[in-house]
Amino acid sequence: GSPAILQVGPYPEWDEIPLNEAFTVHRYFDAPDKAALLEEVGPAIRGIATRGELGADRAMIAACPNLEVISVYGVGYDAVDLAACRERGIRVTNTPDVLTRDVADLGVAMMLCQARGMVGAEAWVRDGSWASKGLYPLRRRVHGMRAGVLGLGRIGFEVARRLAGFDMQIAYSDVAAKDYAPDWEFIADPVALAARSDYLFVTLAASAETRHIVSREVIEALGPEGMVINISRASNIDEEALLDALESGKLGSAALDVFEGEPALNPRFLALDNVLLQPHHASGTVETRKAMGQLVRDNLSAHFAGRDLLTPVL
Ligand code: 8YV
Repeated sequence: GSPAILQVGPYPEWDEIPLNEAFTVHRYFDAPDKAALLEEVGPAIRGIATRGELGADRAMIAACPNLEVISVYGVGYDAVDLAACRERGIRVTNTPDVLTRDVADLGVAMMLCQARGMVGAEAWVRDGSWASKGLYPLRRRVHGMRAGVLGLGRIGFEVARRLAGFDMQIAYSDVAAKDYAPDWEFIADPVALAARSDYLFVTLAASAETRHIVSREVIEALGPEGMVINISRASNIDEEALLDALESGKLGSAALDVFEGEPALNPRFLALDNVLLQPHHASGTVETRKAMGQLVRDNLSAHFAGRDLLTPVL
C-alpha cells in the first residue's frame, strides 16, 4: 500500500492538498492516546509530516524504526532532533522561500502597529474615547529611525529591504558580514546592535547556539525607548528578562508573534499595555500556507519516488 505517514500537527489547508491521497496518514495530533498510537503504528511509519514548532523529538523518532524522511511544514526546523536523524540517515525537509515575504510583511506591520498604537487607537474610536476624551495620545515615529536586524538570512533581508523603504538607518548582526547587504552597517555584537537601534528585529533561525541571544543585556541596551519585534522563535529571547524589562520600563515595548509554551503564554504578557501579541501567524496567508502544504507533500512524494528532495535540510 501507500507509504505510512505520521501527521504531527493539523493544518486546514493540508486538506486542500490532502496527504491522504498519496499516503496512509496516521493523525498524531488528535489521537486519544498518542503513546498507544506510536506503539501501534510506529513500526509501519516511513515518513513524518510535522509543523515547524512541533517538530519530531528523539522519542518520536525512536518509536519509528523504519522512518526515512521528516517533512517540516515551516522554515524553522529547530524542533526536529537533527542529531537523531543524522544517526539514522533520516532525511529532513522544510518549506523555505515560499513564506519569506509574508513573514517579513507581518514583522514590519507589527512594528508600525505597535509604534503608532493602532490597537489602542482602534479601541479609542470604538469605545467613544475619541468623542469624550479628544485626540489619541501621541506615539513614536518609524521613518528615519534606527533599525537593527538580528539575523540577515532570507527573512531578515526582506525585513531590511522593507525598512529601507521607510528611510530607516539599518544595521544588522550575523555570524559574518553579508556581501548582499552593501548599504547596511554590519555590527557583530548583538548588544552593540541593540544599543544603536530603536527597533530591533529578531529574524534568525533558532538553535541551541542562538538560545537567548536576545539576553537581558541586549534588552536593556535596546532601552526604554526601544522596541523588540520577534518573528522567529521565542527561544531566541530570554523571555523572563523580556517580561521584567517590559514591566519595569527598562524596555519600551515589544511586538511578538512567538511565545514560550505557545499557544499558551506566560500570563504576565496579558497584564502589559506595551506589547503587541500575535498568534504565530506571520506566514499565515492562504497563498503561502497552500504553497507550504504543497511542499510538504511534494517532498514526501519525491522521497518515496526516489527523486531528489525539493527543499532538503538534511
Ligand atoms: C509556520 C513558522 O507556519 O515557518 C516557520 O518556521 O514558524 C511558521 O511559518 C509554523 O511553524 C507552522 O506551524
